[in-house]
Amino acid sequence: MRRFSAWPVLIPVILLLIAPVWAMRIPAIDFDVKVTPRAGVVQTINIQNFAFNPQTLVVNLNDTVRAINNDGVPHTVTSDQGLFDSGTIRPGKSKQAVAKRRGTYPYHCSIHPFMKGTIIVQ
Ligand SMILES: [Cu+2]
Repeated sequence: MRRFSAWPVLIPVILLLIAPVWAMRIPAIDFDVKVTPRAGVVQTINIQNFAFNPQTLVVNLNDTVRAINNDGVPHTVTSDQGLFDSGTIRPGKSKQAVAKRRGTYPYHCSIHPFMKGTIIVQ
């Protein structure tokens, strides 16, 4: 008689439990994209006079978020919750990201923490 094995049941249960944790590893706003996104609208955050404009940016899932630094000093777009980070955006430069998860994401500039903004992905 074969012994009953719990693994055929346990393995799917374990996969179901780790799936949400695995999904959280994908950045909500992904600055690591290397390719030009095929779909989605480009939405711009203009960084000027030590402020993010618009302060609240509403985008759709898979839209591209482009942060343009029009100041004379470097800035960053850094998630308050540690979910994304543009790294340093030098004066006159821009960085792009793709909105990959719905939610409300407050961010700041890591160099000038008083600079604050929010990206809403709907
Ligand atoms: Cu800054």
